[in-house]
Amino acid sequence: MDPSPTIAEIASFAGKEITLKGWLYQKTDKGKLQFLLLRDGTGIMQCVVLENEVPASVYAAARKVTPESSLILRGTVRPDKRAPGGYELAVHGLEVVHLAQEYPIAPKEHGIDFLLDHRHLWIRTPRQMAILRVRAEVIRAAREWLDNNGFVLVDTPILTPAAVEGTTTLFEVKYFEDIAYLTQSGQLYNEADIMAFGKVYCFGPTFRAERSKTRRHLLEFWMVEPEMAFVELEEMMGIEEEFVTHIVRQVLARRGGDLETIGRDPRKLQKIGPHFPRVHYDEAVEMVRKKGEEMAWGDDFGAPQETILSQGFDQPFFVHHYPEKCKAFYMEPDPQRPELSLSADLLAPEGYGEIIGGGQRISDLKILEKRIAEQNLPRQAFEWYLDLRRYGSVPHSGFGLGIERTVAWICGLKHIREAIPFPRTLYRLYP
Ligand code: NSS
Repeated sequence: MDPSPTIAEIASFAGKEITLKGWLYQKTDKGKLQFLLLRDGTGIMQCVVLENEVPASVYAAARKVTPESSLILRGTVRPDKRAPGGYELAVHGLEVVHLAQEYPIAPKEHGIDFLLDHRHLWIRTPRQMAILRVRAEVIRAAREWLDNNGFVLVDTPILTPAAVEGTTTLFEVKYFEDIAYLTQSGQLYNEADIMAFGKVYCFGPTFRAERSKTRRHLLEFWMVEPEMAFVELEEMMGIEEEFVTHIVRQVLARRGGDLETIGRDPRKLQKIGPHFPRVHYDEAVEMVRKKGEEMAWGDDFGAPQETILSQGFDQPFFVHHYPEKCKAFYMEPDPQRPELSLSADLLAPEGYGEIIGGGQRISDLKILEKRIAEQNLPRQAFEWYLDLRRYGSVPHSGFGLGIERTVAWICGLKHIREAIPFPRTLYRLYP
């Protein structure tokens, strides 16, 4: 039997007889010759069928095949400068595995609703495939850095009894006679896990019933969340710089071709590296105001403020020491100014905005009990979490990097919905 390489491996089969399996991407009918562009997930290959070199039945089949039909081709690999990838297949055998019906996605422009309704087919197009490959690399690189730097992967539950990031965005599910919530973040469990392992991370889907329709929000998104015992705010920011830089450099090194397909200028990413600017919340409010956008001290940055702020940078940058009232219950208060918290978000440049949220956690039992009461959180559901402050409490910090926001920034996407295979947004649960 002939070898059956992928298109990515084709160069080492020059002059050889091979079998190629894939889908018809495009076809050009030149009368006595059919140019079939075949894609197999690893690349696109030009395959040439000549009427006077193949049996009549093979030529008739080549003529009939429709875009997205699945095919098995047999032929000889030969160098051709004009072909994408530098090789073409001189076809002598063709098996139509399935003749596709008229394909709804044509090379013309489609509206976004149409494309989202056909997301299951849209993901076959080169740009969407390139974005999803970058996504896979972001995840691989993030986990690689953590695995190589002493973090243990400890999985956290998806079904949970209580909120982490505010009660307004909880997804409720029936849990027999009880109710449970889909997790908003693995953080609280990470905090238990560091008391066993020192440094941990979790990686998984997280859920927020966001009522707002923005280009930055999904209802289901993936987050990688490192947590570290004996680490305080300053040290944490240094770790984030190394972590994010590694991710960007790995994408540049391994997915350059995909960035090109997407149309992302790599020079913007080549600049990324430590140290990232650090902006105190007070100063960030001033920067927003100077650019003519209203903002009260004490408020969190909304979408317009975040965009304006991040347009002023060409590196990711930290905003730190947010007012305690715009952050979650677990944030350690600043000992010098207790109205502030030891928190830091990392914002991506070029208008992208927040990609990481994090900070130092309350380590004192009394302060934590007080915050849970003030925010009217169900104390009972947090008893286990309070235990962590009863048995060997330590200063500790952690953060969560949103995969889709990071991918949107690295790829230069206008909207986060293209950064996940099947986006879940307000009013969209299909396909
Ligand atoms: O709410 S966060 O700012 N922080 C946390 O969840 C912490 N508990 C994480 C931690 O310290 N372990 O969310 C973190 C990141 C944020 O910076 C975004 O990148 C992403 O999660 N995020 C989202 N991405 C897409 N859609 C939505 N709705 C969304 N919400 C947060």
